[in-house]
Amino acid sequence: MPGRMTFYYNPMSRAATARWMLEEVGAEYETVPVDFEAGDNRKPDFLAINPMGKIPTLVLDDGTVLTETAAILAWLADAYPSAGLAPAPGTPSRGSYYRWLFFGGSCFEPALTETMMRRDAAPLSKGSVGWGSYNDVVDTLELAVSRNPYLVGGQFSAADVYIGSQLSWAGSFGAPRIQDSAAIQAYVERVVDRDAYRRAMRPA
Ligand SMILES: N[C@@H](CCC(=O)N[C@@H](CS)C(=O)NCC(=O)O)C(=O)O
Repeated sequence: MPGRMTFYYNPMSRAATARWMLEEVGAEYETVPVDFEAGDNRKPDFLAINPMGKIPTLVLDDGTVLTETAAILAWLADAYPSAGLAPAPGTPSRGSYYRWLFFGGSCFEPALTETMMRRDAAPLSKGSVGWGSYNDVVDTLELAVSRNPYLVGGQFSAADVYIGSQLSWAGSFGAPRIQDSAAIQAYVERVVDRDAYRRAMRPA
């Protein structure tokens, strides 16, 4: 079992998703608050840890630095197998699990960014960008969460922590279609109804 980790955190950020996962697995970690307004994440000490100046950043007990929310979630799921948040390696379910973890980072995130931050711009070419289009991404997620209670094999996994969190944030920011979709809203309510989520939402 991993030793005490150091977790760089701000509640209004993707680090909230990593905190949810840290709570899911019962990890031992010290929280270091990152104040964006004070520029903590652009200070040399922090840039020496993560040159991207971004959180979540998780430093393991041997000094290994983990960044990228999906990677942190995937690592934690494997490092704490008793939490049961990742299907066994090599199984078809593990493939689906990877699918949704990667889909979150490589499709949903950029599609959402394009839609929310370039509202007046023409959509980028569907055939060229990896996420196709925002509507295709939302259609795909909506279908996935309508078919089964959870994304992978009918069982809650780290993929639900990631996609559930992204959908929850997207809805709260008023991203198109998210709050209007009964299936997506039911899924979000289902996945956040967990003690670990409630602990993660408390002030650090
Ligand atoms: N690809 C990273 C993105 C991390 C990210 O963009 N974090 C934002 C907060 S949500 C951040 O640290 N922004 C501060 C900045 O760039 O100045 C991930 O998936 O974790």
